[in-house]
Amino acid sequence: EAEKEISFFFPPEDTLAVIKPDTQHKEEILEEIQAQGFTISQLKDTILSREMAEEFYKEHREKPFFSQLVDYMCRGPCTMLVLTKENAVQEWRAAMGPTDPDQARLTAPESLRARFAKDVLENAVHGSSNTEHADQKIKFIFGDIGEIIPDTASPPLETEES
Ligand code: IDP
Repeated sequence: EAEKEISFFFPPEDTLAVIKPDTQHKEEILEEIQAQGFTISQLKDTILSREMAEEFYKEHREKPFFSQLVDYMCRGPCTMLVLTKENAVQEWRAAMGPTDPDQARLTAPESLRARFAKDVLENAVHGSSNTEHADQKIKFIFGDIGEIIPDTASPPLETEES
């Protein structure tokens, strides 16, 4: 019995979520984040510089919409969030819904993009697509603080002297 319970335990995971500029729905999005059981581990409002927006979306620099995307992302304050939950990366992607709100309204009508996105560019929210990107973008936005916390509760390491 005990073994069965342990096999269902997964450690919490972090993802980077962004409430993009110009959404009139920040409060409703924050409510939905809480209703879905994400822990908001970090939060800050930031206006990205062009350079930061270009770096943030560097994976898309060859896309035809890249300059529009950068314009949009630095037009006003973004709310940057680290969301923590079991399987947070995938769960936040599901909460957002598909990139294009027309598709979101068909396939995921309860999703944030179905409810709040204006169009495929101004689609209200961002979420990391995998855990590697999540770690990288969290560091980029929030820095390394909190990454290495010495565990003072651990027994001291045995050394040559001891
Ligand atoms: P995702 O945000 O759902 O992961 P990506 O394909 O990674 O979607 O695209 C990043 C962002 O670029 C989107 O969230 C959206 O703002 C913008 N974008 C994606 N596809 C298009 C498009 O076809 N036209 C204009 N903007 C787009």
